[in-house]
Amino acid sequence: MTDSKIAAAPEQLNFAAHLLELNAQRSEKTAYIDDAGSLTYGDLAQRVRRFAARLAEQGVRREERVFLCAHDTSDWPVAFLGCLYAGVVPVAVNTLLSDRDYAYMLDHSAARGVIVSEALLPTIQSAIGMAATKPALIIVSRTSEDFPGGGLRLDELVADGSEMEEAALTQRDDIAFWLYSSGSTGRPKGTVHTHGNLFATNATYGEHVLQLKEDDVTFSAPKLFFAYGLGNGLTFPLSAGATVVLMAERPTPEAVFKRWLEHKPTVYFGVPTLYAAMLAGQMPEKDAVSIKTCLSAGEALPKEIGERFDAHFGCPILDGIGSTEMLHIFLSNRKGQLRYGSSGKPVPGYELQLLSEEGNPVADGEVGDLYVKGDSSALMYWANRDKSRATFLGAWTKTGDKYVRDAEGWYTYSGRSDDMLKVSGQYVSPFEVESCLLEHEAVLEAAMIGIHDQNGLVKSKAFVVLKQGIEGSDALAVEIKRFVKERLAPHKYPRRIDFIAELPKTPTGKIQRFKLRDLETARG
Ligand code: 3UK
Repeated sequence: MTDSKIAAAPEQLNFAAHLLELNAQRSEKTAYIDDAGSLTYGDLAQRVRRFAARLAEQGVRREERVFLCAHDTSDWPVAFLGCLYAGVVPVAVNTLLSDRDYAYMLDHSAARGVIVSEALLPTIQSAIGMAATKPALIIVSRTSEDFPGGGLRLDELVADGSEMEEAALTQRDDIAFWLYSSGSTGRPKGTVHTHGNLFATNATYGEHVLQLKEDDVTFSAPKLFFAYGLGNGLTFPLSAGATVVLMAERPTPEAVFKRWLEHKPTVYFGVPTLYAAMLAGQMPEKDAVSIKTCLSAGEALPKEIGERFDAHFGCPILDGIGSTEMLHIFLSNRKGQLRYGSSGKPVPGYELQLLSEEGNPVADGEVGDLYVKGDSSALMYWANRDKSRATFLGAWTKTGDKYVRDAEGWYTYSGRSDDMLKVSGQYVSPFEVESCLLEHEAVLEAAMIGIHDQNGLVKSKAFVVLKQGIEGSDALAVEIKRFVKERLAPHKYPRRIDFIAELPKTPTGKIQRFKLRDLETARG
């Protein structure tokens, strides 16, 4: 890193041990508040060291992978940091996926063990049934009293017993953990991150944009298994000695406002779709809450939403773009340097480039492909050389996003370069949804695009050609949506379905999605 204001990670770094050391004098302070109670920094340190010791006793060795599929409770950071402390590599996954998705990831990561919430255990058992990899160790989190068994209980493992005194002697560039990221085609990609990458997100975005203080209370709607949620609910608050509110349930406006009123967070992390829903819901009065800073990422925040929210709460929403590959936000608005409708300016510590398709820098005001350089970039996609080489280009990482920069250096988002959609801040691959639509007995062909709703947010819409003799109807559209919801993660189903006689295609038979988009624009 060239920027002298940015702290460099020490060469020898175990990020879990680093966080425990930073907070060694805060043992009485609350680190986590979840739906069941709270955990002090002292408890957290003890449980992390015990969890690390139990992993070692169970024969899980350094660099082996352990699947982490769990709801947001304080068990999640205990498990995640316990793995890092022992040099074991947690593979943190989205809790909403199907058994088929997990079976692929278990095999792809060759997971040695699984840490899973009790409610998700049946899905994981079904996945293990399908997979060739049979993890030897199953640890169940937040187990009910009448839990019939089927694995070790995380609460019992960390309740007492010896602690691992010395953390694994990892280097800054050692592999720390993986996150899976979706692509427009093909399987999810195992994005490999290091101990130093966690440190780098805090040294850049954490210290220069977020600037948390010890007395801050953070609350993130996106869960810990997302790169965004991991920074929000672990890396940044634990680096500052702050307190984190965790919530296991689905983030609805009601659930979010309930936490705002109950636990009085000062910093809130959301995604645009949820801000829009919050504005449309029962908003508490400004004086009833303690929110001072709001952050947004995952998809572009429409100008109007930021302005209306700011007007009500007197609190800015700082929009910034990050990615699973860069681990957190690298281009962002800041307090006192905020323009709604823009993604802001480069976060200190990151360099950006906008290039034409030929690879030349584009002039201000012109659209280019965004590339980013910084110390938090992933090492690779595990066992996927082609996609790794196409994304991690030496020091530069290709974001897959189109941007325009103006003469004053403000960046404005202008869409993805591939066909991927971002709906509610989460990736949706049109290809995956279309393949699922084709499995429905009434469907002959299908194409999915993104459309803008009245708030300027992207929603998915599918154009469906029915088989001969089948009539389109509202009931059939509802039935097809249900069909997709049952098979894919719930955020992936098309929000709208239109039946049409045929899809626009090139002479070689490729679907022309841009013509469908034009059709939508023409209709208004
Ligand atoms: C899009 C945005 C416009 C963009 C993420 C904060 O979203 C995160 O990671 P993902 O891997 O997706 C990355 C892609 O999402 N995007 C994200 N933020 C914005 N587009 N404005 C934004 N503010 O296409 C990007 O390439 O799911 C967000 C921190 C960590 C993250 N991983």
